[in-house]
Amino acid sequence: MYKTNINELALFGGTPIFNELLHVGRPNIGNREQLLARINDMLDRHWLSNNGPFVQELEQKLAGYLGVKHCIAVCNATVALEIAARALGLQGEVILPSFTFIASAHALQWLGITPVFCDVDPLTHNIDPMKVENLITQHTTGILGVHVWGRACHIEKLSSIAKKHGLRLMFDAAHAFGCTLQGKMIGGFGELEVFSFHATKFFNSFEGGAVTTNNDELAEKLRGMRNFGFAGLDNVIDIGTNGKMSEVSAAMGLTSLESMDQFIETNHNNYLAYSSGLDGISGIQLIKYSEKEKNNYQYIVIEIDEGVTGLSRDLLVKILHAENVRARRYFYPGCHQMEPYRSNFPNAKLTLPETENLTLKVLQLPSGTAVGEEEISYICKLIRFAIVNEAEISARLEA
Ligand code: T4K
Repeated sequence: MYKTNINELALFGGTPIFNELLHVGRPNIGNREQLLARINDMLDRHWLSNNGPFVQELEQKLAGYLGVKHCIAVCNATVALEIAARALGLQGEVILPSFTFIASAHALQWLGITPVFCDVDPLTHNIDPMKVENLITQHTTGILGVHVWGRACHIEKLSSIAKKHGLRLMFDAAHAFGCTLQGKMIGGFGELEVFSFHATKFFNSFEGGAVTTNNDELAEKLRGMRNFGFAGLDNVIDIGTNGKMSEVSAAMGLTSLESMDQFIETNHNNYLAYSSGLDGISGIQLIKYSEKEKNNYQYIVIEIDEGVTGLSRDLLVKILHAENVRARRYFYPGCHQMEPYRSNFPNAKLTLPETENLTLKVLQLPSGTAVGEEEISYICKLIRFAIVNEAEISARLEA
């Protein structure tokens, strides 16, 4: 139902446009029969984890798809980041953006490494290489770039800074599966890259992830660390953890891989539908993905310029949520505003003006296979309606 006056908004007691919640991260499910057949095979084999045949098949297929020498499947990207940081020998301080999911910072802090937050480029939302060098101290051992929304970091500049200062360089590619930079698949940059295959990612293995690298020695280390440090029966050669991917997750990963093109096509069509639905609304900008690259289009990200719309991002969220549109505010309020970083670095925000600004104006809208053109059209019309009627809505809220 389209809204014709503000009394019809669910915020003010009207009927929500959608009967069911529309999520940003509703999982894509591939071919159910294939998945169930795989699960049956797995049960018949009585092999459920520990480098089983599905995990090995997934690793091989992913390495081929990404064009990397090694792919190490893991239980989730957070543990993968921890294993990766340890395998690279990171310690002391590591520079990363604050505009990322908390897992990027926590993985470091969990290892006793101090995350040093760098501001982002407001255009790309990625770590600003121009601001990295100022943060390097005698304790810095590495840089952790994050390909936010699947758009690659400025890899060339980060690589040359890392080289110049003798730092290790790794990437959190949790958002960037299936994306390219200058035609080359993300997965082969830096010394290693980490993917997430969490349920909410367009390509999922329920929970899961992978570390990719072209370095043989590093790959061997990562494989060992994923499995308690074992290097053969009864032989532990290093500290390790349990980062193994289970067979049921790998079965889902293999099934997702078979439908991946279709998922990306749906995401792309949704992106185009949002693009035309939001076209011409001043103060609302949909972030752009380069047509020259491969993108997964998994995140529909808008920036709301309150100075132009009059409507704050947070009031828009309230209006959308009331209509059952579960828009998200990733990455509000920024890692530096969450504990323990908020207490550890009370002045961090002074050095992160672009991050602070972005966390207040960025919003993600529902997409994926659970959303289609019709829903998107309603969402865009609702956003337009909220902006046009902002003064009346605000007055009513203040009354
Ligand atoms: N690095 C970066 C840059 C990341 O973005 C992430 C994760 C990581 C590292 C770590 O990766 P993992 O260790 O998770 O592999 C979600 C995801 O849980 C998280 O994986 C993701 N990034 C982050 C951006 O989003 P939450 O706390 O917002 O999740 P949650 O439970 O609120 O779910 C999001 C939406 O999806 C909800 O509206 C409900 C819906 N949903 C969720 C699940 C799990 C479903 O409809 N079905 C489901 O099964 O973090």
